[in-house]
Amino acid sequence: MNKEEMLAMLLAGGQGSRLGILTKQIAKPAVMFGGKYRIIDFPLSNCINSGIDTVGVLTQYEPLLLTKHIGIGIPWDLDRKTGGVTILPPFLKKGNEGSWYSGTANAIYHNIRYIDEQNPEYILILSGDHVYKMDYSAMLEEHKKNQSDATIAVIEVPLEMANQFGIMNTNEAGRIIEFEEKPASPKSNLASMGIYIFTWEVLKEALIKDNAIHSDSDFGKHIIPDMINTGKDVYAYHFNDYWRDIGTIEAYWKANMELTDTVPIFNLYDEFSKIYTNIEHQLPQYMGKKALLHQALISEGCEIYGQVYNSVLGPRVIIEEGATVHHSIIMADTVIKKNAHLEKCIISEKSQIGENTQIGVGENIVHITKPYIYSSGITVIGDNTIIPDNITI
Ligand code: ADQ
Ligand code: ADP
Repeated sequence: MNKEEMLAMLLAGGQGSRLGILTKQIAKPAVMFGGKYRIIDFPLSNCINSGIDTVGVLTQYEPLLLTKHIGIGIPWDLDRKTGGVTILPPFLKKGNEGSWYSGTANAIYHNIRYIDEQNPEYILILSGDHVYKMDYSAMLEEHKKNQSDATIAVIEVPLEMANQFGIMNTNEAGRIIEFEEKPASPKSNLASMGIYIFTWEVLKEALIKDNAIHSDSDFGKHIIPDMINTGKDVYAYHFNDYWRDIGTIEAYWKANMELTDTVPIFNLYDEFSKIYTNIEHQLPQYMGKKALLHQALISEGCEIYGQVYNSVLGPRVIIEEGATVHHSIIMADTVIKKNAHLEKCIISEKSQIGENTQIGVGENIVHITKPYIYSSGITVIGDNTIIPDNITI
């Protein structure tokens, strides 16, 4: 790929409301994953690993943490004099024109000027919500080979999940002949991954046309179906590796637990295509005399005095003596006090679980106001929550 041949636009403004209290105060792309990472680290790292050095990040919902995490892009080698990473929040234009982004394609439409300034030949549209490793330069090669107007990355999903995705049918040449966004009765299990390469000139024209009709212009609902219906060359690019759109608490918990397998289906440890994150210099981990760890991911600065089984711990988590943690995700700066017991829990950042308290063993409850607790098979405790001593949830 030549420099600036393809620019990436990373959509990171959606709430991800199905993640409930995990996204109450932060955008889904900023949610922690695999202990030390945030979900947005995956597409950002994929960009630099694919040779893309100009990335625009579109933010909107709860952008504070996301903006702080990305900073000037140092961990992803995106701090550059030209290109690099640019955060693109919604803005008002002269005469109070402009507004919030009201759809994925509407968000890109509002940034046509930024894209034109970079003058790319192709544009890569990414979602900040997915966990996977992918070489986008291979996708671009296929886009060029097919002389496509648009190329959509696709994956086969279980048919019972197909109604959650954009679903398509292709001809033998891989050309998409039919596309339906989240159909009630899916005709195939070939799903859009929400990753698109467009020839910029073609997309620009489509954005201007569609935004004049739909104020909530969306790729899946409007742009893609319209391109197919008007005879544009839209091709599928098959991806056969690990990819997760972590849409629900169950999917989020399961994807984290999979990382603790002896041979994980998604390997964070391979030397190639590393995932980078923004983490300050940290203290070493400390394991106390009685500490016991089994199949656990432990991040920097953790102090373990109790027992941890099949769990994922973020930075600076403290597990006090006598505490036991099973099949749980514990995010940064959380303390699990003496003799507490956790089963199938997600404990968000900066929380504290009291002494002798048991979580994940009681009845199902839902508190959607403070303290944020959600329990139905998996118990979720929101950020900055203090759970008292001696209780059972
Ligand atoms: P969804 O995942 O439902 O479907 P959507 O919720 O629109 O798509 O989000 C896509 C990405 O855009 C997310 O990263 C989100 O954070 C971001 N986003 C949403 N609204 C935004 C806005 N107003 N401003 C900035 N960013 C915004 C899409 C496709 C399907 C495909 C799935 C695959 O429409 O066809 O199958 O992705 O996950
Ligand atoms: P199972 O547990 O039923 O064997 P997997 O979790 O292995 O299913 O997933 C099978 C396929 O379904 C994978 O190829 C993956 O792409 C897709 N899949 C599963 N969960 C999700 C998800 N949350 N988002 C997107 N795709 C998913």
